[in-house]
Amino acid sequence: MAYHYSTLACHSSLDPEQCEQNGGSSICYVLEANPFRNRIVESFSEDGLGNLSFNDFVDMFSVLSEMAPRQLKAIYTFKISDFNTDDFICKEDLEKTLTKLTRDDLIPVEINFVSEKAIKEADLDGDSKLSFADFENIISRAPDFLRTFHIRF
Ligand SMILES: [Ca+2]
Ligand SMILES: [Ca+2]
Repeated sequence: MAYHYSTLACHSSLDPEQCEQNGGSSICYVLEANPFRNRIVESFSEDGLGNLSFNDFVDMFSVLSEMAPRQLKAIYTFKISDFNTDDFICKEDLEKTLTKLTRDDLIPVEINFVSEKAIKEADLDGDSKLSFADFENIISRAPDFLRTFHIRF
């Protein structure tokens, strides 16, 4: 699956002045408070290992900014949730995502139940895992979903 990231990135303007004002410190703060910190950095690094080049960092900043287009945020939320990077969100991916999201507020049985239910409801093509199209289906039904990622979307 192609993310067409470069096409989308063209639509999100990264204002250099604003960048300077907010500085690296604000993005570091956002990341520090974020349970998905490692996944976010991994998702944006070209080598997938978390090593950010300058360009990766600029990409990350533009997606994390409040001005980023919804579609771009959705793509990266999908990518961040896809822990085993097979371009699908399976039940295990969702369980990991929920565990991080809820910061251990839910017991494993509850996580399991919620993941199963979410996949059942959003899985439009019935392959028991979520493609990006299925994932967008979740987001369109729950507009706050992106916000709950605490990525200050
Ligand atoms: Ca996956
Ligand atoms: Ca599916």
